[in-house]
Amino acid sequence: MTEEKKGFFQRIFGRGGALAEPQPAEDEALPPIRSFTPIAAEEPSSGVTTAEQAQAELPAPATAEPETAEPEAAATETAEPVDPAISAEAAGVPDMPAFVFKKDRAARPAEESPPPTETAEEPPAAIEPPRPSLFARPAPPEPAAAPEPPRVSWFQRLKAGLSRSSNAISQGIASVFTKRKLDAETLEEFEDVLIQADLGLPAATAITAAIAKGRFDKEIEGSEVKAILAEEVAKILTPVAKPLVLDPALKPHVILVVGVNGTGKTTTIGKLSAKLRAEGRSVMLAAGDTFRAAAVEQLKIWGERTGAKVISRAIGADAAGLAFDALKEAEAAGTEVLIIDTAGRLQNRAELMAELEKIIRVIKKQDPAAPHTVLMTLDATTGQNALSQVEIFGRTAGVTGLVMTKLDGTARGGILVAIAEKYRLPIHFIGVGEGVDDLEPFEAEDFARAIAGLAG
Ligand SMILES: Nc1nc2c(ncn2[C@@H]2O[C@H](COP(=O)(O)OP(=O)(O)OP(=O)(O)O)[C@@H](O)[C@H]2O)c(=O)[nH]1
Ligand SMILES: [Mg+2]
Repeated sequence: MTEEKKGFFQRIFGRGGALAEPQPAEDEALPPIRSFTPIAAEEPSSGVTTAEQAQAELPAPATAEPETAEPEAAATETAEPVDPAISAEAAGVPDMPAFVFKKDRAARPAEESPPPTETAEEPPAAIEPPRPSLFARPAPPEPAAAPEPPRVSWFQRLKAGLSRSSNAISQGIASVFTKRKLDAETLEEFEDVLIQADLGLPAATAITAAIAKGRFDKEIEGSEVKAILAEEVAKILTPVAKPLVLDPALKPHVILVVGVNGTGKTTTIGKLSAKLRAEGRSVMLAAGDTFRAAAVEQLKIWGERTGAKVISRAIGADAAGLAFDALKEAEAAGTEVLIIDTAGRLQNRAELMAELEKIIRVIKKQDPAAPHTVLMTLDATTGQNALSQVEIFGRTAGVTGLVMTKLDGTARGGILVAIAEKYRLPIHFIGVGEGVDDLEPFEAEDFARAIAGLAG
């Protein structure tokens, strides 16, 4: 390796793999929400007092509980009345089985299937309606059913989103390998191509080593390089491509959603809520971005749209207190899933990261095991900065899983390979659009083929 190249690697990865220089985010101002009109700040409510008391006094779990949630019901901001057509409660949905969000397209596992109705005495209400596996990609239609299966169009969108990375890689393959025998120089050049595409040094090294194996001093076809690339990327991604698993014993299972400004937290919450509500789960959303009226309004719209109750407070209220109150309310209501939105924050803003720690601390006062899931959203167009985001949010907020959003745009998807290789955090979903259905389970093989520029 040349000195120049070593320097390049060190600039990117620093010593021991840590980022040498966390890149300051470009814009520290909160970005505007394009699709939502800001609303006037809400009237402060008595619920605010409760929230502030809760966080100020931080009661010990067993002794000094703050005021119960009931009196605040009036003060608690909620979404518009839930459409009974999509209300699980209204539909009389019985007790939920484990909601393991399988990625496979098969029917739910046997233990989750509706109980067989062999006895005539079995009241109809006890028969659980069939619930297709959630958070899974829609099953491909029967061959005869439709000429244009949704799976293909989904893959095409992923492929289009990854085209910036895959085109760069394809061009690199063409220029490095065409009419040349495989030697140290070609391998080094291809390693550079992969690094430029954000895959990171360890992955690039593993891929070039796999290409070199048994092929030294021979010519190699571009298609063969792509196949090896896809295989190696899939090897890195497969262990982290994990479905989001929620524990039905928890009421609620608390999901805290964190990430840098504009990475898609609120939109992802809306999409998740839609998936859960479609299964008949009860969902509560907490508008933990208390800085901006537009952010609260945005979540309320998602709540209204998906039939989930939204807990909010006046603008400027303490986010930790809100989270505390929301958890109490969800517990009291027996809600299955509470999803807490948070304000976007740059990972290098210590005071904002401290606020996130406080939110988690206060949640734990109410339930030491919560939040049970800490989802971090990553904007796929970000590139190298995503590494430091995962590093710092991971450390501060105990991130348990990732969602990569905006993979439908001009994504720099290679970074996901570097993140998977370095942090090994589960990747649950990818966002492939702004619509309610544009959240797909993360599939390692598909992603690997798309980034290598292969057909689905
Ligand atoms: N194309 C595309 N746009 C997305 C996706 N996810 C979110 N967006 C858009 O990205 C923008 C920011 O999304 P938000 O959900 O508001 O992001 P956020 O992280 O909540 O933002 P802050 O609360 O300001 O930190 C919005 O315009 C979304 O519609 C996605 O998967 N694909
Ligand atoms: Mg938001």
